[in-house]
Amino acid sequence: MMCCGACKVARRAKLLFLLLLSLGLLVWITTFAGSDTVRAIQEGPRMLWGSAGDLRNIHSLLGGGKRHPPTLLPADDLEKHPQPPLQICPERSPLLRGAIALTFPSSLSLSDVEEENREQLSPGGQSQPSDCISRQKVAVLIPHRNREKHLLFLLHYLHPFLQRQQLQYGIYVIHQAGDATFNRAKLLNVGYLEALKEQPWDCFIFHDVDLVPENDLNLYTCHAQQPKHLVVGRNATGYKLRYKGYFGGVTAMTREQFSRVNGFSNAYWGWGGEDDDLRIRVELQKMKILRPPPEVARYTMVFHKRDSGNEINKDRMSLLRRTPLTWRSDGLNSCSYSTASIQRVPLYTNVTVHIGHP
Ligand code: UD2
Ligand code: MN
Repeated sequence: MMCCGACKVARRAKLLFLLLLSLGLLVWITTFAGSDTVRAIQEGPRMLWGSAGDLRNIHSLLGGGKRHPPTLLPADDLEKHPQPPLQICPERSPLLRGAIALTFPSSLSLSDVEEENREQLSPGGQSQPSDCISRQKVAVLIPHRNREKHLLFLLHYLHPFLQRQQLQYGIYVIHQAGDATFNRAKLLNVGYLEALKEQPWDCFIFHDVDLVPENDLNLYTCHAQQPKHLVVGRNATGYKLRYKGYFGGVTAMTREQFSRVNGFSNAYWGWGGEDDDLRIRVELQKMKILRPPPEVARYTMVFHKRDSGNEINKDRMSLLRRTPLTWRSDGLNSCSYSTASIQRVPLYTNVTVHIGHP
C-alpha cells in the first residue's frame, strides 16, 4: 500500500512539471515573437532578393553602376543575340539625297535651328553617326564677324547635310573680336590650331559663312593626297568656275596637307588674295587640286554687299608674288593671337579671338 501511494505522488508531480513546462513555453513565445531576431528569420527571403533599389545598390557595391546596368535579358538570351560591334560606315552613305531645294526664310530663328538639331548634337555642334564609325573626323571652320543671319542659314542646312554623309564632325565659328580690318585667313589658322587642341581631327573644311551647299553628294571629306576645292559653281557666277586657279569659298585639306603648307598666310588684311596664296602654297608642295563634278559642287551664296572693315586689300598682288619666299615663315608657325573665349553653344563651338591689325 505504501508503495502504491508513493507512485501516485510521483505521477502527479510529473504531470505538474509538464504543465509548468508548457506554460513557460507559451509565455516565452508571446514575449519574444515580435523581436528583430524572429522577424529577421520570418522576412529573410525578401531581404535577400530585395527591391529594384536594393538591386541597384548591390550592383554598385559590386562595382557595377553605370558601366554595367542590370539587364532584363536572361544571360543565355544575351549569348544568343550579342550586340554586334559597330562597323566602319559604308563608302557611300545610304542617307544621301542629291540636290535639294534651298529656301532662306527671314523668319528662321536660332531657337528653330537649335530645336531641329536638339537630339542629334552634343554641345559645341558636334555629332557622330549612331550606327557606324565615320571614315574621317571632320572639323568645319567658319570665319565670322557680323553675319549672324548667314550663319543661321548655313547651320540650318549644314548639320543635316553632314549627318546624311554619316560623318563624325564638329563646327567651329572663329569670331574676330574688335573692329580692326578683317583677316579671313588668319582666323582659319586660329580655327585649325584651336580645334586640334580639342580633338585630333583628320580633315578640315575651310568654309565661308554665306555659302550653302546645294547637293549632299559634294562630300565634306578629305582626299589623302589632294587638297579639294568644293565650290566649282555658285548661283552668282552662273555655276561656272570663276577662273582656273580659283581656290576660294570652301576647301578641304587633311591635317597633314594643311600643316605641310604651313597653313594660310597671316598677312592678308581685308578682302582678297588669301585664297590664291593658299593655292600657291599647295602647288609649291607639288599637290594637285581635286574638284568634284560641277553638277555636284554647287552652292548658293546668300546675297551680301562688301562688309565695312573688309575693304579690298590693295597689297594682295605684291604679297602673292612673294609667297614662294615667305610661306615657310608666315603661316601656322607664326600665327600669334589671344583667345578671348571658347564657348560650346548647342550648334557650334564659338572661338572669339584677338588677332591684331595690319
Ligand atoms: C570670296 C571668296 C572667299 C574669300 C574672299 C576674299 C568665294 C565664294 N568666296 O568671297 O573665300 O576668298 O572672296 O577674301 O569666292 N566675313 C565675315 N564678316 C566680314 C567679312 C567677311 O564673316 O565682315 C567672312 C565670311 O565667312 C565670308 C568670308 O569672310 O563669307 C569672305 O568674305 P566675303 O563673303 O565678303 O567675300 P566674297 O563673297 O567676295
Ligand atoms: Mn561671300
